[in-house]
Amino acid sequence: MLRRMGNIPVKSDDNENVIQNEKLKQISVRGIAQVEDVNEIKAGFNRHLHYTLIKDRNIATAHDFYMALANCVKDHIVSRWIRTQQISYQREPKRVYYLSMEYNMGRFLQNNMINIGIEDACDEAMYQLGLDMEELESMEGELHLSNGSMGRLSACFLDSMASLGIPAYGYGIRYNAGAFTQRIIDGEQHEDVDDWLRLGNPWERARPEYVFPVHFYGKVANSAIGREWVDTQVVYAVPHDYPIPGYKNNVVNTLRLWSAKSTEGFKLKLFNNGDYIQAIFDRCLAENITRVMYPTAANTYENQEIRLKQEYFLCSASLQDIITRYKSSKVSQTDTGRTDFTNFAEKNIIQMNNTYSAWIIPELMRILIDVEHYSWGAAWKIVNNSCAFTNHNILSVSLEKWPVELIQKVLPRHMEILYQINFFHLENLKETFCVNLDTVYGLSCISNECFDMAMLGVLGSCAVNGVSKFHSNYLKNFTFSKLYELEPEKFLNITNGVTPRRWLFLCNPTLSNVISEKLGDKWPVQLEKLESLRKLCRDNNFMRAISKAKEDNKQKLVETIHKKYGIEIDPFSLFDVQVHKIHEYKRQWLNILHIVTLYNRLKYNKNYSPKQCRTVFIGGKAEPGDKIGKSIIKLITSIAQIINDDPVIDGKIKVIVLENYGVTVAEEIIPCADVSQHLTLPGSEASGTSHMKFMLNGSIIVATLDGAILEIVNEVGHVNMFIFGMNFDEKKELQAKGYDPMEVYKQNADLKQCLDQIRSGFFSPRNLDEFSDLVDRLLTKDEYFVLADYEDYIHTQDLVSTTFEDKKKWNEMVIRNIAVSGRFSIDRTVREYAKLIWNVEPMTEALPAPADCDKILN
Ligand code: 21N
Repeated sequence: MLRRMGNIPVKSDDNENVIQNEKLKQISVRGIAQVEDVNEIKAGFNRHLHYTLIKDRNIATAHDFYMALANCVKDHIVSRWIRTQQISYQREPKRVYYLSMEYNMGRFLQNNMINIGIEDACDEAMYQLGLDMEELESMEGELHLSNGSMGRLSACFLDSMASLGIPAYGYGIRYNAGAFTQRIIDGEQHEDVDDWLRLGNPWERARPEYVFPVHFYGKVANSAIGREWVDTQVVYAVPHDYPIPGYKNNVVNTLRLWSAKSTEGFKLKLFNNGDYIQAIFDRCLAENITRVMYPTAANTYENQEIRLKQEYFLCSASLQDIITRYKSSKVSQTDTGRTDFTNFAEKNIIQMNNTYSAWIIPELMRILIDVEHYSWGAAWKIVNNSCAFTNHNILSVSLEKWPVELIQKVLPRHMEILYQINFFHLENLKETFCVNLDTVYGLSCISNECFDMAMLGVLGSCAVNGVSKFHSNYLKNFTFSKLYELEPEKFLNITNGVTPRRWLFLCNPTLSNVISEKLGDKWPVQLEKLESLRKLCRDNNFMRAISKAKEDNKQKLVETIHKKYGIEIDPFSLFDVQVHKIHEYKRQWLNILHIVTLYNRLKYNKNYSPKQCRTVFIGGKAEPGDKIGKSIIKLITSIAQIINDDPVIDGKIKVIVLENYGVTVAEEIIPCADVSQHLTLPGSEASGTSHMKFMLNGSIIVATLDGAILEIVNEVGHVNMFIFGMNFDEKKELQAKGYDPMEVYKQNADLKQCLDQIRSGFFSPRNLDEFSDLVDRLLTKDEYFVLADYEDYIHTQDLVSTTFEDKKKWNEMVIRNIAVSGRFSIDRTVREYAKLIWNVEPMTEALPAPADCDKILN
């Protein structure tokens, strides 16, 4: 579609139009394109098409046009990027280093145009060139180097740190193969490798001139001054930099992803012995370190050794980079030429996500002791004050325990340091609590010949936080209860958030315009402003505008779905959405049972008349190794097919399975949802972040009392959501009492009917037994208590249907939800990290735009 933002004609800034321009500026957040700006974009675009891509308009593909525009946008980022680094070099502020094994950035083009304030000019320029902006944008692949929502949170963090003007760097790994691309063929998930680097990446700048060596294997020897790690194998870490522009503040931070490259001297000995072929093979092997991202199944790594090397690779390379930067700062310099590390923690804070980057702790110890010759005590103090640890999981998947033997082999010097950390930790326990070693048993970092990385993370950090109040309390009371007793002051909570730039402004221009009309254009960086919409929650005009925006979005999606899947849907039906990983713990089962229950009512109950048509959207990937997740996908698609094609149903229920769920699909679906579902059993979801995106886009949440939902309830109130099911205590009670899913099944006729149908092949006529194992699993085990919550869930979904018919009430609920979502802006989250952990100040004013290069200023 040709996009011309807000259908606003281009105005030049002559006198006549100034007043009109001012008026228009107020009604459109996206501003008005100025003729000069548009011309400059066109010129830049043409220049890149010609000189960079070496194409003319006759042979250029849509991808070439995308590349030309992306390069042109990048040109407008460059001087801001350089300037940000210069300022940081001069001022030497405390820097935040955000380490994550996963990033899910999505596409960059539109986000970057918006954040540097040239989206309107680019839109207009492409329009004038007769190019379809949405088509160009769709040519960009996603940077999707993540398994789950932690990677998306990391991306939101980067956007926020830049938008708040915090001097921050993101560090990660540049996997050649990140998340797989999901295709659903005959109802089954197929995984394709996402070869995201194949066509080149206009946002990335490789910096092979700044490589760092990363060491593995070898042995530890005694040198004249201490311990020395020798005879190692070396792999280079090559940095690849991505600009992270803040929202209209001229700040551009950096995301630096490391890629493995063999060293020239790799296996030199073999080479000299004449085994040339073997030497080349070994070089290739070395580069395998960053070849592929491991899926989540943490304890079952097929090849644990490479995963361990990936983690250390990230930590070692990033730390060398951090130290190099520190060494170039004035505070680190001494008269003797020796680096002074005593100010290190005042100038650097390293935020570790999950245990994967806890290798920072022994690595910094090693450098301080073996290379910089600090004492153990002095080194430990520096490490302790410069590291902080965030845990992202309630379930134990993220709490890694590495076999001592493996660490010994890959990182022998680090194993020594880990033993020593554990020794001092146990000594400290004995001293503080006057107990003997038997009592402290269970508090050792080492058990069953494995080293507990979570313990290390807690011991070596100045702060440990969970990602929602509920989760942080859980960490104190269960996961880390003993360590909490030791150092209670270390533990704190910082609830997650989402970036309003991508998750409202970018993905939902219709709603954004309605909001800007009321609040002006600052809300994307001051989301607490939404609060004042509460007073409009019964204002008829505002209600109408809000529901019109939703309708328009739904209408557009109807067209997209038709084009993509060939399915007709009713834009006036209730859009009911569940999107996230397909996994037993997310309880897609409940959603399935609801769909089948509705189906049975329509099909077999003559007296039933539904309140409205309902379109259920389900999207998500199952882990490649998750057989259960995959059969859940098969079940959903099988049910969808039968229901969508059943003439008796006649479109009253439609089930749409969204393929390849990720940031881009989320941007399409979230603005269209009337309700969204978050069904985990309390005690399973650390925080969850998608509900925050949904409420921000005016959909109502159907959810259990898990993760950050408890805080959402606190803000918006039970009556403006659809909460159902057991709470955490009730679950515990039922667990203690003994739960028998079979009993529930026998006692609920509707539930029994659904499960019998699925079990006996009603939805799988070509293979009647297809789902019998899946149903039996539920009837005999039901680990996540699905059946126990069925009745309340169905009841709640009925309430959703009734409420949806009362448009006034519904719209009031929608507005109340939008109004409180300010608290769930990632900017609130990052400000809390800045204050409680990092001790850094967000910038209060935007940097001046660098005048030398950029003509387009805002
Ligand atoms: C999520 F195999 N945690 S994605 C929470 F090493 N953990 O579930 C969610 F590669 N990943 O509630 C919360 O909102 C979100 O974090 C943000 O805080 C995630 C675990 C994981 C384990 C192993 C691996 C990779 C990831 C592996």
